[in-house]
Amino acid sequence: MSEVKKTACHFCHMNCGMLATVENGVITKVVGDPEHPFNAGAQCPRGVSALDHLNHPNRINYPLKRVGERGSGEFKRVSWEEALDDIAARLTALKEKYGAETITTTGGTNRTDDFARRRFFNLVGSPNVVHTAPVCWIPNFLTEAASYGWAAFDPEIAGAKCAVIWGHNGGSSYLPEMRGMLQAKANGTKIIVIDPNYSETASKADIWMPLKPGSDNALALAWLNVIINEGLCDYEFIENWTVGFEELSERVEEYTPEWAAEKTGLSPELIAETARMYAMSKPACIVWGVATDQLGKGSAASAQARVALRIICGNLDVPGGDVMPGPHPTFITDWEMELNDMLPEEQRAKQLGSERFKLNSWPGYTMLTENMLRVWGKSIPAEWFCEANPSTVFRAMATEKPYPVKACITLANNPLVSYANSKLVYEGLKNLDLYVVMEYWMTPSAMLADYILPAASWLERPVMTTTYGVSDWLIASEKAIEPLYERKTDTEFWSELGHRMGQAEYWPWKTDEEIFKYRLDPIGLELESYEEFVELYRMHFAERDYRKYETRGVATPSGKVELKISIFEQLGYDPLPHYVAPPFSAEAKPELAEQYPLSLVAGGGFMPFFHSEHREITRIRLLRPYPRVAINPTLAQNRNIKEGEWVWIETPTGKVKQTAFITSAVAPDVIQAERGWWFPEKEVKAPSLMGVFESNINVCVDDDLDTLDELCGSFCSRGIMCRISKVEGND
Ligand SMILES: Nc1nc2c(c(=O)[nH]1)N[C@H]1C(S)=C(S)[C@@H](COP(=O)(O)OP(=O)(O)OC[C@H]3O[C@@H](n4cnc5c(=O)[nH]c(N)nc54)[C@H](O)[C@@H]3O)O[C@H]1N2
Ligand SMILES: Nc1nc2c(c(=O)[nH]1)N[C@H]1C(S)=C(S)[C@@H](COP(=O)(O)OP(=O)(O)OC[C@H]3O[C@@H](n4cnc5c(=O)[nH]c(N)nc54)[C@H](O)[C@@H]3O)O[C@H]1N2
Ligand code: SF4
Ligand SMILES: [Mo]
Repeated sequence: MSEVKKTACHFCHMNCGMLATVENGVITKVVGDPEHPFNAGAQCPRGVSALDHLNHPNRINYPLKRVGERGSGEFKRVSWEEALDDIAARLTALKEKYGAETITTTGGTNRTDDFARRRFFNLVGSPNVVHTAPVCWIPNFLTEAASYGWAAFDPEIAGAKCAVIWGHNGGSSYLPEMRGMLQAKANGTKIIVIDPNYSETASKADIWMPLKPGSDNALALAWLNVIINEGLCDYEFIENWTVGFEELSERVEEYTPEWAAEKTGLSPELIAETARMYAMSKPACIVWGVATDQLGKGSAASAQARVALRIICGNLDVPGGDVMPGPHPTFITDWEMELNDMLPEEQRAKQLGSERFKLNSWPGYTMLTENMLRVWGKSIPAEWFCEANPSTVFRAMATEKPYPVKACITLANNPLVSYANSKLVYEGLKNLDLYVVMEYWMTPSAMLADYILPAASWLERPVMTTTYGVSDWLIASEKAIEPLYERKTDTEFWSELGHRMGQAEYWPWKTDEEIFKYRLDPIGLELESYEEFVELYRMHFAERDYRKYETRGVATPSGKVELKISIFEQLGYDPLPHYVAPPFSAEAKPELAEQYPLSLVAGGGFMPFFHSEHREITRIRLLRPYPRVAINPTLAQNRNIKEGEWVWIETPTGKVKQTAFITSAVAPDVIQAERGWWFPEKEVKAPSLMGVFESNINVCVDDDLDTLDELCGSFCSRGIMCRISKVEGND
């Protein structure tokens, strides 16, 4: 028997539609779905490798329990019952001894367990949920939310006269998105790309602005200066819908194009000309990229300046501008599923890092939620937007200060590779009483676990794309087959662990499909089953209105769009855009400038990999067998480095090696290293941990709390002082 299942690839956030042919229970073919709105039938190299991923011999297929020393790589197979019973018993004992806050969890980027992790933790009573969130869209999103009550999450490039692509490289990180950009360009949209690297996206731009890494804040402030001084604002919108314009105008007086030219390395003329181009093209949109969330100290401040640009130019929530989708009105969103009210006040107060990084933790989240409920009737999820600070949590694991953190559940995350200061993360994870990892593979982080649990991947589970409930649409897909071996879905894991920890009444559903159906029912489609939704509808887009401030109001304390952000003021932060020197620049640390003369960009998405994933899939790895650091030809010549040679990259925090990729795409004083590297083929035990400290750029990235974003605790991976040298001999 042969049938075709409508699945969706989950190897990146695009969630391209895929058609899986299943013959007698075995998937024989996976191709792009020509009818899917995202990919229209296309597949990237990861999507093409779906079956290699599903059937790979390195996949974790059964629960594993550590039998040797931590890091020895010695595990034995156990049953799910044995693993979950023991994990539940140990978590319960630790909770009794140290308090629920001693139990933590780390997660990575957009996966499928969305609400379930948070529901479990709220019911356990721990506020210490951690993601890579602070470096991934949260400073931008929350600054927008504080200023205008939701993020302008959907820039409508198609209808824009000008699109500013700011620290974002769709050409590598969101491939299918490029079609839309190129179509818009063909229809006359002017494209400005702000990026120190001549990226795939920059290569298609009308204007490429190669600013110094980390200097985005200076550029945005100077654009504000030009636009306000030259009277290029939308005064009607400002008059009717905003507060704080006078203060903003005063504030940005000092940030002239000449001032910014020195910080950014761009000419004052180019800065002024592009500011005019953006302001005078109506409508225009700004597409943010996570580069601007990764500036460390000053990330939110730089978001503040971009937020003000959108507002004063009248681009907020207009067709072809920066559209605020709001939540889906009837679908039960992640926020509604999380049970945040179950987490007691006194436990919220114990959230690690929340007394310092207040915007993306309980203090700020409470204020944002209050306002959002008034206007939208729903809030954004606590997951990602209200979290413990990762750097504070890893320190607490390592030092027991301010209180002991004894247990951690890592699910869909590779903390040794993804967070800054990998060696500190290692100290933290090693020190845990109980470490549980749910994974596809044996990763360096998983090797430190007491239990490794086998995760089902997208061909083995249904997926509903909802962008965490911050957008007004959803797209659903079905599983192609039942999970192979003893793999389970992530949601099943949280539910089954919850059942063992007194949460049974809150996990009434038997399958992921039942949960999705429960969440879809209020839309009113009278569904028999979730599968029926996939078959008949597949997606649901709520009706979209523009200029919703006119009908709904604005979800801020003043009920206006706030150029002077009162929530920031109440939390004790500067409510107006302002300049913050990039924390690892020569400007911030002049004493190190001579020793570390170069500027490192530590990351950025690149093909064919997704973060630290897919290194074990041969057909993907062959495309890029070794880590590469981009070096300008002049710099390479000065250091006597040839293409493909191994190069040391060194910062005051650490030293790793990558191979030279000699290219004029970066300036002579900038290098761009790849992130996410470890080597599944290397020794599967400590201290090597599959080479995780050899080429992983986060070994070189510091997370000293004083260098993190003051509001969101984001670490800095862009514009870090560094030096390079050729690797000699067998180093
Ligand atoms: N220096 C530097 N650091 C960065 C960045 C950077 O640009 N520079 N980028 C940051 C950003 S934006 C992000 S989002 C993070 C990403 O950080 P992570 O999300 O930790 O990155 P991944 O390598 O994708 O790790 C996910 C792990 O989970 C497993 N996995 C994947 N899907 C699933 C699933 O559905 N279920 C389960 N149980 N496991 C799964 C994978 O096998 C992989 O080992 O890294 C951040 N770190
Ligand atoms: N292939 C692939 N795709 C991915 C991912 C992946 O790991 N691999 N990760 C996914 C995830 S979780 C995320 S968050 C997104 C991120 O995707 P994007 O939003 O595109 O962000 P990045 O990939 O971090 O970097 C984008 C661009 O920022 C530039 N850049 C570096 N430093 C600076 C700076 O200081 N200022 C400015 N203005 N630009 C700078 C880089 O050169 C790069 O071209 O991609 C997603 N897609
Ligand atoms: S990995 Fe490739 S095929 Fe899969 S969703 Fe992303 S772009 Fe689409
Ligand atoms: Mo991300």
